[in-house]
Amino acid sequence: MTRPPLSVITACRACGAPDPVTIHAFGDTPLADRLRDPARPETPDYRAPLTLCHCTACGLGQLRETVAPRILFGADYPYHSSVSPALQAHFHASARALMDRLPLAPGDLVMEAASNDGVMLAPFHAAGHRVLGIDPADGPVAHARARGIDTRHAFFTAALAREMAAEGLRARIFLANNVLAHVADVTDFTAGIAALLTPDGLAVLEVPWLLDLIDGGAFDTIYHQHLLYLSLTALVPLFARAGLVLNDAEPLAIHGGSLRLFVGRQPGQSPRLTALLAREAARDIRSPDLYAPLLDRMGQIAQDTRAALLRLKAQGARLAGYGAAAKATTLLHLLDLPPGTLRCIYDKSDWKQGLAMPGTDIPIRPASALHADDTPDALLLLAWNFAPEIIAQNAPYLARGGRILIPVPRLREITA
Ligand code: JHZ
Repeated sequence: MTRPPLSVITACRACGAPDPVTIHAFGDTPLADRLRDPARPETPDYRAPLTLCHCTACGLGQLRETVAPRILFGADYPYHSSVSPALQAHFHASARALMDRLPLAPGDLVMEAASNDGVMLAPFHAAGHRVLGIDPADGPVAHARARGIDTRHAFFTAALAREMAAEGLRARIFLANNVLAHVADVTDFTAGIAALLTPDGLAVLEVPWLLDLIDGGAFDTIYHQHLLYLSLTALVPLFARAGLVLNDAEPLAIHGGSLRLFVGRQPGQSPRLTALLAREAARDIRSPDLYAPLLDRMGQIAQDTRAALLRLKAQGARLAGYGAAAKATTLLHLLDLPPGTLRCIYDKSDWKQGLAMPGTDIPIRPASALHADDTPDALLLLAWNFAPEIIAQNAPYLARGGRILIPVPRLREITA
């Protein structure tokens, strides 16, 4: 086992209160998205402790460990947002809604931190607006630039934001989708937004919501990239410390349950944000007891899924996975299946095919190969958050007698 460079927190990542309470220690787990290249067997197959904890002062879930970001999001980062058609449709619709909500004047700049392959900037660019992405991952940055999206190849930090501000750059719209939860120094990140947002600007961030994680049993979204498990109760003071105001929050179904946050410089709280904060208060969001149903559900899902797969295997079924998602690493670690139980994992992404899952070395094959001669009898759906879309795409597979096992929010089996 090789351990990556990592550090450990002793105080809350947001409010600084001492000693967040340990909720669950997953032990040494492989690093999600660090896919194995069979042509480079010497590359370390890292494992690092993964410990979920909770700040009882501000109500923020978080990891105790911080694996060095360059290990998690560097040269080989395989996640390209545009691969999932549903995600692409989501970001395009979101961009159009924003253009309606905040009509942009000529010269206004739309900036995005962790812009990945430019999936959400593309519609602004196509509408003739100035856009600028910022992202640290080599492959997605090259992809974004190839489609004409101007992108800085860097991690977004307050220091970078101040450099950009000194160049005269200011964002009328500042986007940050699925990145706040990945940031080790979240105070620095929000300070960066404050340094760049125009006085009348709007920052729009999509983040996973802690209550959806718990209620949806989405324990597999806990992995080293996700340092924060966000509650609105913790977010309001976090933005306030940066001189920003969380004005509104919109619940979204995407990624198993997220929030779209609207942050600006003017005071005010929308009625729906007030209602969501009241929901968190009613659930006692600062209490570690909040997680009890999640831990129960996690145990049940792991037990049921493992038993179902081993039973099918014993009956001679050919088994495979579908969707080499980051979250699959946590689920597979928990399932601890005998080697060879899943012959492969099918995935649409050109950036994942031919590689193998960290920790288990399960090979990733093109989704199109699913319809070849050696069709598996059953598929474990690891990208369960896109279940409707993936089931629809694979209707011919089901029609030929295939089965799809969906582990989250609780194990169920889909057949034709
Ligand atoms: P998907 C990602 O996590 C990355 P992941 C990141 N860690 C993050 O924070 C969260 O999102 C929010 C494939 N697929 O999007 C594509 C098909 O093959 O659920 C992906 O490899 N066929 C930054 O990786 C995977 O499944 C399809 O039809 O857990 C889905 O990964 C579809 C729809 C997807 O997120």
